[in-house]
Amino acid sequence: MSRGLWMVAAVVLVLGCAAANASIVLAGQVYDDNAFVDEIIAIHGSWTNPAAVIGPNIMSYAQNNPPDAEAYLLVGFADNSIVNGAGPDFVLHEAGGTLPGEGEPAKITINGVTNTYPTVYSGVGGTHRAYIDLGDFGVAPGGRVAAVQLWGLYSGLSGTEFMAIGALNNGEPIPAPGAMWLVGVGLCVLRGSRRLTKA
Ligand SMILES: [Ca+2]
Ligand SMILES: [Ca+2]
Ligand SMILES: [Ca+2]
Repeated sequence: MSRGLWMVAAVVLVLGCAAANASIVLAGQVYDDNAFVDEIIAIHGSWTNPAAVIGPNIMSYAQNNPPDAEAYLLVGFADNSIVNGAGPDFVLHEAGGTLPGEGEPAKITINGVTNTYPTVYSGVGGTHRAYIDLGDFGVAPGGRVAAVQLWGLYSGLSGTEFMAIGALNNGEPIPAPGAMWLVGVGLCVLRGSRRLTKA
């Protein structure tokens, strides 16, 4: 097998396979460093700083503005998934004051099921949070989820301030069609080049 073919096969396989790794602490909660939202799949309504919900950042937040009960963000996990394991499966971090009761509730839809959770003061900075179980959304034990819909629900003066979402039961990614294609190409390149080596 030529060196060039090995390089192509290796790069394609690395792109198609995710690695789990070190850990990150966010407001006292420990996560795998890939546990967080990777992308915004869809935006409905007007949002301030929607990309703030991506990654382990709790210094900024995504917020529906002006408030609209029909507005939502559909966020996705690309290098991981959330698994329905024991207990709560992910944490939603919301900006609030530094006192209990100053956080907004979070309205979430997964697999067509909608639930609303109060957020509780984390004890760190102005951050509140909710610990959420995929079982609440009808996900079977061991089932994986790669997308979460966040509603611009508001109470009083402002909308929910979505800072970050991290998987506690962090799973392997659910391959997107594009990723499946890359893995397929990688395997084909390997198989083809093996055949060439034999000939
Ligand atoms: Ca991720
Ligand atoms: Ca669970
Ligand atoms: Ca808030």
